[in-house]
This record gives sequence, structure tokens and C-alpha cells, in this order.
Amino acid sequence: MLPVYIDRADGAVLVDVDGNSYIDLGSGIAVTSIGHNVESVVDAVNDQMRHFAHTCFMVGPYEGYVAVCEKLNELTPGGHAKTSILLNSGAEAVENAIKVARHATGRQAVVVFDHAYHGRTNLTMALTAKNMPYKDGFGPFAPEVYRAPMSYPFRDPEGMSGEESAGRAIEVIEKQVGAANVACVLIEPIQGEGGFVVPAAGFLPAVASWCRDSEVLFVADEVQTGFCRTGDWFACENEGVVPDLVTTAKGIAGGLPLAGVTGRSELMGNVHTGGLGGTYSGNPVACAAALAVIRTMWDLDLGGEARRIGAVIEARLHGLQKQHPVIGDVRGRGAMQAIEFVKPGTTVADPATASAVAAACHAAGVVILTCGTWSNVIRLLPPLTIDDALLNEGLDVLAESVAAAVA
Ligand code: PLZ
Repeated sequence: MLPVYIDRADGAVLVDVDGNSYIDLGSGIAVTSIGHNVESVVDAVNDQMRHFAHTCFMVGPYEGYVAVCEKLNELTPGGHAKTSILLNSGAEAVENAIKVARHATGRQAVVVFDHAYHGRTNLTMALTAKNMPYKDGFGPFAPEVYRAPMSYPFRDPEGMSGEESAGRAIEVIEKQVGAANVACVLIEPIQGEGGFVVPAAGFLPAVASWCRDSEVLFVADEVQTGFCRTGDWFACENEGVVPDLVTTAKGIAGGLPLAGVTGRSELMGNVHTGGLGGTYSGNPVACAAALAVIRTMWDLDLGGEARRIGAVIEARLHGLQKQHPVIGDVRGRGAMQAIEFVKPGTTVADPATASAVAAACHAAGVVILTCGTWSNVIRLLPPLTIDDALLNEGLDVLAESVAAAVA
């Protein structure tokens, strides 16, 4: 957390109440992907407020909700018939995806992965891997949640392929749960809070294909990876994986709370009327923001921009890794990049260096975030509209902060 209070923000810059400015390389955890204070979004929100702020979609439906669902159906991977529902938060989207999966399959078990993060509500705490700070003292947790090993190339045996790591996970599922008991496998295509873990190529397709063969639903949690962040609309597209259900939130509405579940129509339609919903779900102001955000992402080709940003960051981070053996791994995709700090030459986590680097960046006016099971990862999630000059200025500060932390 920054030791300041924010007064205003514009583009990729935050300004605190004392007038200091900060380069934002965190986007409020991958939320303000189109940047802060974007005119098209501000106008759409103001215009919707002048019409109405709330009716409850289940009481008085409105066009904006349907339009966002149509966009989700169109943009998420796969050409099959899809149906969407809107919710308020990522955790709520994940909970609803599991409700749909259980209802459609008549099975109860949910398989998640080591290092996973899916939220802080009761069911999603059970799905999240890390005890402190997310779960400690908050049990009992929801039952029928099982954890399989994730593909984590930096920490897996040298040379382990994606298919081999998928086999390792599938064996755990088959031996410890039994495929016939599993409603769904839930996975972040690139893990977020868990440390920006990018699974080895072939891992996701192999897990998805096992799911198909076993009549288990494959659910992609694209809450952090979605909406152009990794260079595609959704991270699953990178390997042509088509999930049965997709959860979205964060970047979808430029800062307003909105989330979605999009899935095969036959699965979504299986749920009885009134089984899914909520008072504020798909709030009209948030929907208006989302439609403006999605239009802006198209118009500005923010997927392409994420790839441009990714190339700049990757080059800089690899350069930094050559100078500092405390950087064990550089990984990510598009505008979702991270460095993992370790004791040089080992995989022993070094959280002290990560937090020293984060504190130095904050003191020098750059917002960066830490993450990872061992809190030893620094992640970069800049707005996809940041220009090269400002990005490089932020990366200069990161480089100086790493140099200072290891000196
Ligand atoms: N799924 C993949 O990344 C939210 C939460 C940070 P909510 N990640 C940031 C924190 O400490 O609470 C997230 C995510 C993935 C689900 C969620 C949950 O989304 O909107 O925070 O509920």
C-alpha cells in the first residue's frame, strides 16, 4: 500500500493530496487498463447517471446489461453459442461459475491449483491457495475443493514439458478425486496474485483436453488476465484453449465494479430462473462504463498496445536480470510482467529484496505491486495506454531501486 492518499488521476499518473505524482505501473491491480479518467468512460457514466442509476436488472431490465453480455459472448474464446451473466466482483463471478458447473454436471468437486488466487469470500477462500493473509483464522472453508500441482517452469524439474506437468496434475485428480466426481477444473491461464506464473506451453491445452474427454468443465478465471492485458482479449487465446466457462472482472469497466460469467448456453441455461443474480449485479452505470471501455479497447487496439508494452518491459527486465543474480526469473505476457527474487543461483525465495524494491519505487514515485506465494515477486501491470517515455521513466526507477536494494 502506498503511504499516501490519492486526490486525482489521469492516464497513467496518480496525484496525491500533497500534489506529488506517481507513475502508475499497477492500474489498481489490472483494473484501469485503459488509463485513468478517460473521457469516453467519464461521459458514458455521467450520461447513464442522468438516465437512471439503478433498477435491479431482475426487476426492471435495461439495454446496457444485454449489450455487455453480447460483447462478452462475442469476445470470449470459441464460436459456440454463449450466454453471460453480470456480477459485481471477481470473487462473485468465480462463485457463480462454480454454481453453474455444479448445476449442469450434477457433480460437486472443484479442482484448483497450487498458488491459485480466486477471491476472499468463503467459497473463493477455499479455492485460493495462500494461507496468509487470505485464509488464516477465517475457516471453516467450503468442502469439495481439491488442489492439483501447477506448471511453474522456474520451480519445476528442469526441462519438464507442459504435457508432463499436465500429466502430473491429472494423476492427482484421477487418484485423489476421481474424474467422475469433478464438476470443473478452475484455473487462471496466467496466475495473478500467485506470482504471474506462466504455465509451460502445452499445459493448458492438455488439461483442457483431459477435461473434454472426462466430461469435466474447464473454467478459465480471466479476472486478472482478461481484456487485452496479455496482448489478446483473453489469455486462453494464446494457445487456442476454449473454456466452457470464463470469469471476467477488473479491466472490463475501467474502475467501476462489474464482473461476468460467460459460458456455453446449454450450461448457463440449465440453471432455473432466479438461481443466479443479485441486487446490484450488472449495475447500469458500470455497464455504460464497460461498453465505453470495450469500444476504446477496439478503437485503440489495446491488445496490440499490450504487446508493445510487453516487449519494452521484457527487454528491460532481462537486462536487469543479467546485472543482478538476485533476479531468478523474468516472466509474463504482454503488459503483465514480473520478476522473481531469489537467493542468487537458487530457487530460495527472497521476499526482503522484493519489499525493499517496492518501497524504494514508491518513495521515488512509481507504483509497483508485489505478489507470489513467497511474496518475492514484483509485478508490472501498467495501463495499456501508457507511452514509452513514461513507461521507461518508471522502469528506470525500478532499475535504480533494484540496484539500491542489492548494494
Ligand atoms: N480471480 C484471478 O486476480 C482479484 C485481489 C487482491 P475481486 N485479484 C486481486 C486482494 O488482495 O484482494 C482476483 C483475481 C482472480 C478472482 C479475483 C477476485 O476478484 O474483484 O477482488 O473479488
